[in-house]
Amino acid sequence: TLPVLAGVQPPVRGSTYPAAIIDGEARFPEGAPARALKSPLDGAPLGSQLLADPALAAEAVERAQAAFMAWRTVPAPRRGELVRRIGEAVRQNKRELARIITLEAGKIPAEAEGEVQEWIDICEFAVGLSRQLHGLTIASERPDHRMMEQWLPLGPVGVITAFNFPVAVWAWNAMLAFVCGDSVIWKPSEKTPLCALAVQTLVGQAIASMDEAPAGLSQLVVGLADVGEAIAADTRVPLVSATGSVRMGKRVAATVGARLGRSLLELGGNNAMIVTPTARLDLALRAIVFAAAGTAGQRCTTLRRLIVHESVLPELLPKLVKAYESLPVGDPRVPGTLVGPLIDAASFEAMQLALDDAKIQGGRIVCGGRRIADNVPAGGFYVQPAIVEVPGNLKVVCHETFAPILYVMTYRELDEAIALNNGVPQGLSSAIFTERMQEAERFMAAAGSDCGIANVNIGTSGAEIGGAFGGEKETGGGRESGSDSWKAYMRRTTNTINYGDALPLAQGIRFDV
Ligand code: UN1
Repeated sequence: TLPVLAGVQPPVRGSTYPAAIIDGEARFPEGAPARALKSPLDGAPLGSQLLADPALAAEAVERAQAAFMAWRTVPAPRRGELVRRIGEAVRQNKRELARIITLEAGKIPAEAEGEVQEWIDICEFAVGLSRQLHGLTIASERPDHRMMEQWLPLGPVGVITAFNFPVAVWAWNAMLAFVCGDSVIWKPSEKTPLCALAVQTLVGQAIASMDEAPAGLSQLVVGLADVGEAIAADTRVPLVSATGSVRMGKRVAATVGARLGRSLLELGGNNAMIVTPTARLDLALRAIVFAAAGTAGQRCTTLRRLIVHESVLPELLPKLVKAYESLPVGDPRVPGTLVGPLIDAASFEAMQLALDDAKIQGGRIVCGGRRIADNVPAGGFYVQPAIVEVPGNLKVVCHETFAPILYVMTYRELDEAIALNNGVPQGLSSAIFTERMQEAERFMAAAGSDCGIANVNIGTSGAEIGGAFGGEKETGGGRESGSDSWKAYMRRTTNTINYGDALPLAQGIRFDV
């Protein structure tokens, strides 16, 4: 079982973790199937996780709906006060939360703490936002009339998250939802339930500390696809925000769409960086290694394709290989480690399969790709990050393999590089390294990168929470986190008010009775 973590010990019975936390109460349904939890660090058993069924998910939705009815009338700045308290508790427990992320998702401590920091950041953003949920006042065409719009709470929000950001992605959604007056039903990845249980415990304490906050504001249901499907199908859930694979997103979108609900999707990425002849290679090199090999290639923003000007490749590639060969891959608990393990055996097999396919389709493995046996815990899947030279967007390159494989290709003209950047089904993140303003601007303009994120002289990953996060095409089109993403969590009403003594009709229509 988990080490005791100050303030965030998740509920547990013996070594069994609950299938849900509903209205703040841990639920251990009798006869529920269980899943054995293993740490990706070393395969060590972490206990047994009970799995919820669709009926338990429906109960969570019902309780979330009841909580919403009360929460929606609490003034938004008071809702912000709850999020302020949550943020304070997260600050106090940052290390402990990061340790659970390392244990369960395999992140190195610096990145695990960075993930918790994203939660703290979005808390602060949301607290400020709680006094800025404003609409417009619009000029009316009618005399003595005023037209305005308001943003009002939407309802219970379903949040489905992935293993690779077991805390931050839920936090982006939940912190905004809470200030917007919504309740949340969270279905975390079944691979990282302990993070979710710890987080939910901490949030439950903040909720309990505030009279106006109903216990049912934050519901947690741990389960498999049938639980996600139940939430997606539930008409009481006006918005389902889902992060994960394109396959999962298509299912969620179809189910939610069939009942004309709203979905907010943040799915696969296939992120590229263009390295131009004027690029500062010292900066580019560091950006590439962090973005491509960091988090063992398991971010949706991970750099997967490097599009290098043909004149630059002879200098860049050897430097990159050298950096890759000296990368400290291993147990994240060992100081100095920069790359931890893959999440599980299936992930390792998918990586091997992609490397085999790349070779068959005409790629050349430049370095890496093998499982590491020495100086790492035997039960973990530690791999040497791989670089593969390819002639272009091969079939395998068009597919997102959630592992550290960097495909490298060359270009001659910028238009060709932009076409390669855009020539995959996904559209999340992208970057260009150049000292030429014209190239940078072209990359960001209408005929440039088609992604939701287009960076200049930084990598594809590691976005700040202040911007809207998400992408186009198969990435799903949703925007989460900063900017005006909050609008997705509210309903807009348009109000026209007549303060005159007549009843003029719009469009000049006469209808005298
Ligand atoms: C994800 O991988 O699902 O931009 C989210 C980044 C992080 C979030 C990644 N801020 O890499």
